[in-house]
Amino acid sequence: MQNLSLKKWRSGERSLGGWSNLPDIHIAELLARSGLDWICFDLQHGLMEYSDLTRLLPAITGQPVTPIVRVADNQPDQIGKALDAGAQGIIVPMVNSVAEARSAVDACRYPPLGNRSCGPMRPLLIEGMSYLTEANSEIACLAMIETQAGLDAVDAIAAEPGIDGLFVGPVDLCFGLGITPGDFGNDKFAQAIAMILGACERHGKFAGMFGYSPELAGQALEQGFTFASLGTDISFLRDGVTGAFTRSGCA
Ligand code: 3PY
Ligand code: MG
Repeated sequence: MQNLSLKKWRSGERSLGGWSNLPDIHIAELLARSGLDWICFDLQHGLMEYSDLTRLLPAITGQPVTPIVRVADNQPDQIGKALDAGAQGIIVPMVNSVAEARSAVDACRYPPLGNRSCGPMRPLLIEGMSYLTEANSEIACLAMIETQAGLDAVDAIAAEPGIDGLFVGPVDLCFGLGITPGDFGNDKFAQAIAMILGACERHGKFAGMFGYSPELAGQALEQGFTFASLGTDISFLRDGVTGAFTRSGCA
């Protein structure tokens, strides 16, 4: 098994991915063929369930795109089942402490690095038994920093062995900082981003950002983030419709 995004990030390459909120296999297929480096299927806020994931992940298998899942909560059963369905990366929302980071790592890694239980249904079909020895180094475990508590503990969370990277949820982070949601130009936001980037740099971890807009995604890569999402299936559709109206000259 090879995680193509981790391979890029480890070699110093930055990458743009996409976010999947709509449980439609054709949209997933389209995203997978659009040049995105990775796709994150969102079980926290997306309009999809675990049963959708079992259709969506096979729809993108074979494409050069890394399947990532954001779980609804930092729960071992949720993380284990997403990995067993074929996720190669897990984004864990609202990680607020080292203990929570450790719990995410435990769920993502087989012994001796964690206590993930064995039952990787789809990976075994595709990869065979080698998955069991390769998964620990090829699964990306990403902790979201998006609260004041997470920011206070950011250095220790980044230092946690088994955490591959930190992922910023910019809007929840605004709420956590007590600033207007979406006020990404605010000094407090800039200081928080500098803290997160600094922690990643000190501990050799990857920094990722949910790109609320393509501009924010581009800015994140310029600032030193390794990966960012360019948009969601919903924003891509909305931007496409808006652009079509404009190009028609009739809007
Ligand atoms: C945030 O902005 O808080 C997110 O988690 C994006 O989905
Ligand atoms: Mg969030």
